Amino acid sequence: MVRVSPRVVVLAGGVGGSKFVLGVREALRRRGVDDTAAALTVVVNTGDDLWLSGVRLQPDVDSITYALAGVNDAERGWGRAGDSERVGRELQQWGAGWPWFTLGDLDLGTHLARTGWLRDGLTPTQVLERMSHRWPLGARLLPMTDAEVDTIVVVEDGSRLHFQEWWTRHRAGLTPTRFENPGIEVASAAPGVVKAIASADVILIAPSNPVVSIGPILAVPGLRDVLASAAAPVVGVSPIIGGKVVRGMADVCLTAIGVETSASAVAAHYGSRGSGGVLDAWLLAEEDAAVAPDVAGRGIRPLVAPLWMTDAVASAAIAEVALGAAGL
Ligand code: FO1
Repeated sequence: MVRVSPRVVVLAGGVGGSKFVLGVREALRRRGVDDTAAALTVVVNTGDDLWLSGVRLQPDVDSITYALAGVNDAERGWGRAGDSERVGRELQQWGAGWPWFTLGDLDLGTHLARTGWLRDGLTPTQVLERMSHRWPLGARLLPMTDAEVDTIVVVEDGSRLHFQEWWTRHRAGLTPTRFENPGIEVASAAPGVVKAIASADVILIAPSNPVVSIGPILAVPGLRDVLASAAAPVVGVSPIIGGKVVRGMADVCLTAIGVETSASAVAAHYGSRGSGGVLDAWLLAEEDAAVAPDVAGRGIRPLVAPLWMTDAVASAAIAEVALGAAGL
């Protein structure tokens, strides 16, 4: 019998996205899928991309690429393992770039290659496709859009900061009142995204920041409609464990948009597909099992499992549950 491999789409961003995608790839391998790159498509947040010192940075794209390639700095959660900072220090001597924003030498090689190809006229999708050839990633990565979309944080005194400044310089210490994605209203999904979602067997929402990672993906015009009409079930994984964020600043982001930092509030924020939202099922941490009835009451099927992505084995176990929820 010919084994038909499942088509899995993951919406992802940042560190939580990287770890989860590694788990999904491993879960597919365990199912005997040889060509995981054909089976697994990752739609990556590009809302926190930026131009700095003349180069295009794509933090979430790079985090996921480096993690799949096994060349990521797992400790920091971004950048390349064993990187040095000679060029970054030299840029600082020139007063170029941001003194609080570290640009590693190897990482700068990525940004230079990308920027050169963009300048040559390639689209971000084409650049990412080209970059995906360097290492056997075992997944197809697509940017959410080819348009340049920013994430701007409006803080209490009315100042407007780029997300990277708000996060890396101020460590989310300036209270946000709003997150804006200028450019998103005229953006469209990158080539391949709609087809991947429409023909998927399961669509997974990674345990990434619901506001600044998954939020921009869902804000790409038309994407919510594609999710709403997709034949496949949409299974989300909670980024909240025991009422707390695992790392990063999702709690600050959620508070700013009036959502409590709890697994059930985030499920409610995404909403059930039956009532105009995006979720069919929601994977909760064991620590949050008590909110399962609340999630069910919102028309979303609750699933409970250990959600700490401590290593590849733990991430794969989570992915197994998510795939299992779709009968895969
Ligand atoms: N995060 C930091 O906390 N400090 C940095 O200096 C920093 C530099 C950096 C450079 C390139 C890159 O792709 C990511 C970088 N990040 C840094 C991570 C990034 O700010 C965020 O964690 C993500 O954008 C959120 O997903």
